[in-house]
Amino acid sequence: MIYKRSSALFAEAQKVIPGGVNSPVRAFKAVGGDPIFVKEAKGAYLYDEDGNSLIDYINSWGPMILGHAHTPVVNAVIEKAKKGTSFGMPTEIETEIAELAVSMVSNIDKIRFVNSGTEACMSAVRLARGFTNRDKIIKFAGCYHGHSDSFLIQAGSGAVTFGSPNSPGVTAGTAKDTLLARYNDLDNVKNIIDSNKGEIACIIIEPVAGNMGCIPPVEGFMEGIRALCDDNDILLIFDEVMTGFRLAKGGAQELLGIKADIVAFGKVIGGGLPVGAFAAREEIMNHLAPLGPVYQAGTLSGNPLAMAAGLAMLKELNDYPEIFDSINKKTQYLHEGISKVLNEKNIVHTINRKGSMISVHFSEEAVVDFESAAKGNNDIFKKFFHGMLAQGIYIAPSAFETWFISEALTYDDLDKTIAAVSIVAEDLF
Ligand code: HOZ
Repeated sequence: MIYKRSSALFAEAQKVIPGGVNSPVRAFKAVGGDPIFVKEAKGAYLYDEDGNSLIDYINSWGPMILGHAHTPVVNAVIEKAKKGTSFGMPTEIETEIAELAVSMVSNIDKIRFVNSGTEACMSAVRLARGFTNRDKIIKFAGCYHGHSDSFLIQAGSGAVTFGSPNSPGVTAGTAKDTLLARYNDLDNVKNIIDSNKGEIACIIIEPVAGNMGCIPPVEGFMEGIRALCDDNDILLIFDEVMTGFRLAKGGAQELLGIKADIVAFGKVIGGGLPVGAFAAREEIMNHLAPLGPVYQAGTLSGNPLAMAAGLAMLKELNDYPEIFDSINKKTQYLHEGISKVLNEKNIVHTINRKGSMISVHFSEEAVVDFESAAKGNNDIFKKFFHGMLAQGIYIAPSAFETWFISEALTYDDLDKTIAAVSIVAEDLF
């Protein structure tokens, strides 16, 4: 494939945008080469600036559950835009989407809309601190909750790819209140709680981790976390930015059968527009301004275009719940197909999958936490990424990310992907 125009656009972008991108992972630093500049997308396909078409497994890092430029979502945005794009005043549609979201997720009474997953997680933690009158939080190595200061401590996703899991600019004062735990290691969490009795406001966790590849919780881990929170009056925050409205109508909470105290959403709840949200039972949410003392605000919060896109998206997922089963089956098909091919070619690998999230690790040991994820062979991953790209398949440009399956992918697309793996696998070593 030719990427001449993408490379030219990247060179131009680097003159005026740091690293040529507005979010680091996009720069391809983890895999080498120049990033692909996308021109448009429809359904399961991306069309780049050089005229190449690519089967998309990023899906805007999750939200395109129904595929790109899904007609009801696009139409909802067009119609809304004709009536004004931002008011900084309440609108009816905010209540409409709030009612729908609350009806889909069993344990939330109220929801506040913000503009991104970062904002949602940041605000959820502030609320937890305000509610409990405690300062410390527990987060897990390799989990990524956006780029607000408290979370850039052993963070996953681009933060680890670019060697800044602990970013300069985060003060020691902020960092000291973030306690770091190992994913899937309950004893470790228990020890941290025991050493900080009565000081921990919340545990924030991706209920299925998606920023160190896809790492599902091992049996008993999330149940154990819930029990530890209950026993120690700690609030449990699920970061469902990737999993919310994807793994089930009620997200990972429904799939795992665990109820969090506060849930952070993003991406999906805006149908791909810039939206985040956080939600909880009434008692907790009433601590937010203007009802309570915990402050959070924003002119673009509840923006009409974002609300229209999100509402159109949630309505489809609510009205056609068979979509969840369908994308899960497609993901399983892909998993089995890729496994078969890699096994036939004797390529050491581990595939992690939960629902419609999946990741391929070139590692022989189980990938259950950040440490084991980091043991994957990155040189092989780079070759795999570029090989797949040459075959017209776009996967996340880092081993520390997840592939997201959309309903727009056909079994023919999946077969093409498996066939591409077969070709690429010939040349991996
Ligand atoms: N941190 C995001 C994925 N985990 C990537 C965001 C982006 O580049 O769009």
